[in-house]
Amino acid sequence: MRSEPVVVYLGLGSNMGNRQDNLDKALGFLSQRLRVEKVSAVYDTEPVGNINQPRFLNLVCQVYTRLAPTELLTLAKGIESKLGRALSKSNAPRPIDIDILFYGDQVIETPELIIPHPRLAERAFVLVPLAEIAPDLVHPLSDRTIKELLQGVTETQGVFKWEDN
Ligand code: PH2
Ligand code: MG
Ligand code: MG
Repeated sequence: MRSEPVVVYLGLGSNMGNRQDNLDKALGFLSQRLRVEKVSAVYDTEPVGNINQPRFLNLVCQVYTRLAPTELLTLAKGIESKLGRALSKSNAPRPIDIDILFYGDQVIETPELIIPHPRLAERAFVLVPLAEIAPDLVHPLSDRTIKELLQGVTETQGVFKWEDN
């Protein structure tokens, strides 16, 4: 536990079951343990990586927390398993995936946890919603803002605002 809250950005994704409901429940569980300050719109997105799986709903949120990075990771994993995520395959469809995108401006590299999230700069399903709530946030490794990183991503066609929420 730290004494001052840190600004953290989380990425949430669901491509199994009632996707909107899974996102809502995950935000509900998060709110019980930390302050959810901003939530982006929900986006319906094409799967990246393993393309033979259902489309995702994605959002990002800004939270304030005193939890240390590893405590936050434990919280995220606990919520994932409460919402029925099996531990096994990392690229299988999942009711909910909660990724720590940024933890203040800290750079962390341990076997369990890499922050900032190593693939966020290529991922339109992260950058599009993040640009909504934090366009001027600076990536501590590249020194680029989210707005700038998004300009560098050409493949944003698969990311649509989800109106049904
Ligand atoms: N998450 C992944 C892999 N691919 N694609 C989309 N559209 N959205 C995701 O959240 C996502 C993905 C690994 O966690
Ligand atoms: Mg992920
Ligand atoms: Mg994950």
